[in-house]
Order: sequence, then structure tokens, then C-alpha cells
Amino acid sequence: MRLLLFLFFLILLSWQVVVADTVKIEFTADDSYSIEVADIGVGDTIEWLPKNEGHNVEFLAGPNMEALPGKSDLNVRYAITFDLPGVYLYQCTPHGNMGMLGLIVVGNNFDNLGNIEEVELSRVAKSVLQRLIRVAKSNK
Ligand SMILES: [Cu+2]
Repeated sequence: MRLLLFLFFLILLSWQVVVADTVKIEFTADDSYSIEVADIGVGDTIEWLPKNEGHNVEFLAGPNMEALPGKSDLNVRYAITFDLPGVYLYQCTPHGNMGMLGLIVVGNNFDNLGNIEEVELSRVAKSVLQRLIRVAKSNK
């Protein structure tokens, strides 16, 4: 019985390793992210690829405001694994005011959406954010 239980957990563990996904998002030539709204599972990874120069990733809000993922340097590959469910908002530091934003929804959890909507943004970025939120909700 113990052995069976052990085998069961082993299978469960390896299954989780297999299903953890990596989503690739590129910096594009028109100052945007190739995927603006990413719906991922808990434990999935997002990898940003510097396919176009002059961009980065800077987190503005997330489910744990005390421990947001760090800001990346310009023109580098960047990867983060998301273990905490919720909505994350990030921008490109040089182009955030122009609306170069991205939204990540981890585990289909919208509990902190209120915090996301309260982030101070330029007028253009604010309207981009509203559009991204609409897209995220329609993916629910
Ligand atoms: Cu940029």
C-alpha cells in the first residue's frame, strides 16, 4: 500500500513537471509585446525575448505588492516563473507612457484586479490597460 502511494505521488510530481508551460513573449518593432494578455497556469514560466531593441520588463502591480518580480535591463532575455495566482501588470520602462503594457493572469485568478486598476498611468496607458482587462476577462 505504501509503495502504491509512493508511486502515485511520484507520478503526480512528474506530471506537474511535464505540464508546466513556458510562454514566449517578444519585444516587437512597433513598441509592444507580442502577447499583451497572457493566461498561464500556476507554476508556468514567461520568457521575454529581445527581438527588438530598446525594451524591457518592469512590474507595476501583482498579487503581492511587497514582492513584485524585479525589473529587467534593456535588451536582455528575461524569464519569470509565476507561483502566486493573480493578475500582474508590467510595462516597458521607456515606452510605458505610450501604452507598452502587458497583463498576465495566473491561475485564472482576478482577486487583485482592483489594485491593477488603481495603478497610476498616463492617459494613453490607462486606455490600453482597460482594453487588456477586457481581453483578460473575455478569456475567463
Ligand atoms: Cu519598449
